[in-house]
Amino acid sequence: MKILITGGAGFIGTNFVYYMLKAHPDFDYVCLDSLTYAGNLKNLDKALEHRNFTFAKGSIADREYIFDLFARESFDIVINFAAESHVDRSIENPGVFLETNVIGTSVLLDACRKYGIRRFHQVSTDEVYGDLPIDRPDLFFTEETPLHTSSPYSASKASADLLTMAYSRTFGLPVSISRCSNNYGPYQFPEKLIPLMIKKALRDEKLPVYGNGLNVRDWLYVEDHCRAIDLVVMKGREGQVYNIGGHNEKQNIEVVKTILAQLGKPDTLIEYVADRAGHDLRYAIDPSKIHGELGWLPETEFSAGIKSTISWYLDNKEWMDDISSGAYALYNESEGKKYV
Ligand code: NAD
Ligand code: TDX
Repeated sequence: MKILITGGAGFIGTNFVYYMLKAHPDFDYVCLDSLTYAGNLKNLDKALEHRNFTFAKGSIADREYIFDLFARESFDIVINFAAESHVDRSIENPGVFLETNVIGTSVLLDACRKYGIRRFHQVSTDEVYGDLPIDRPDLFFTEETPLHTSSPYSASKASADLLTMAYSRTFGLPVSISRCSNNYGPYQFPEKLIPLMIKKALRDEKLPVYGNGLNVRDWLYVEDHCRAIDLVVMKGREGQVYNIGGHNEKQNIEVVKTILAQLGKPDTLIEYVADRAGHDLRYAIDPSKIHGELGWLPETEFSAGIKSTISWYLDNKEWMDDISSGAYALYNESEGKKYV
């Protein structure tokens, strides 16, 4: 079994690579990543020690490159994590989100059609459903919730989902889609809420909380997400969407205060700043489909997950410092050349 993992040098992709090397040590893996600012080749150092793991540097939106790769490798399964993933960046510069998230996904789908695969899996997000009101805790996103996007990021992810389903219906391509809630854990780029707040708290810098801090996110430990994707790809039904989430809703301010308390830092570091444009109020997943069909349930409680996440960042200060200094980008540039 040969698996292509795109975006494997990013946060969830890196965790997924290590999860799969352990869960399925007999498979062969190719990780493709263009090493944007969010990719970190050093994350994959230990994976590259495995004989059944190789890296390829290239963009999913580069049709010629992707078709050559597929012609050479004969993949059985393609799992697409590669994306521009940060909402704030999509507000600043939507174009690159369309290029990677929409065009890139369409290139992968075309390559899958041409060369044949057993499964194309699109890693999507709960943000494609838009948001839920804060004062209706009885409402959740199900797989039937209409797509109703707020940001250029979520619009680009929804477009990729629509293309994926269109290739299933029109061309009979064996696809699946998973839509997960907010992830946290090791290797998350310090632009996202949790690692950004850890980084700033450790430096006694102000922690910028958007708006009133009462927006709600449904947090899932990244390893639980990885296990869910593995299940959907191996055992989930073709042409289906599976929501992934663990009923772990928290207001942003609650998360920020938890981080401060665990690091022994004062709440006075919190600074309320201007709200994000179009800021989604609340995300909350109904995971009954994946639970009922595949038996998936989250294993890591938030209280344990946030502790081990904070410990990881404390134990891996060099990882964070390399990002702050830009050293990781120089490493990507020089080492990445080996894999073009
Ligand atoms: P990330 O930004 O940390 O990583 C993205 C990776 O994709 C990086 O390694 C980057 O270099 C690579 N990449 C970007 N453009 C590329 C291109 N054109 N070709 C090849 N590689 C490219 O993102 P993440 O948080 O790990 O998210 C991974 C996937 O999961 C995304 O599709 C995202 O939409 C989805 N998702 C994320 C979350 C979350 O909470 N982080 C939740 C649900 C879904
Ligand atoms: O500095 C900040 N201050 C703040 O209050 C940042 C970076 C965020 N926030 C708020 C905005 C959100 O309500 O925290 C919440 C979480 O923000 P992000 O970490 O940017 O995540 P979010 O916008 O919820 O999107 C994430 O979850 C779904 C991922 O980035 C997406 O890739 C994923 O699809």
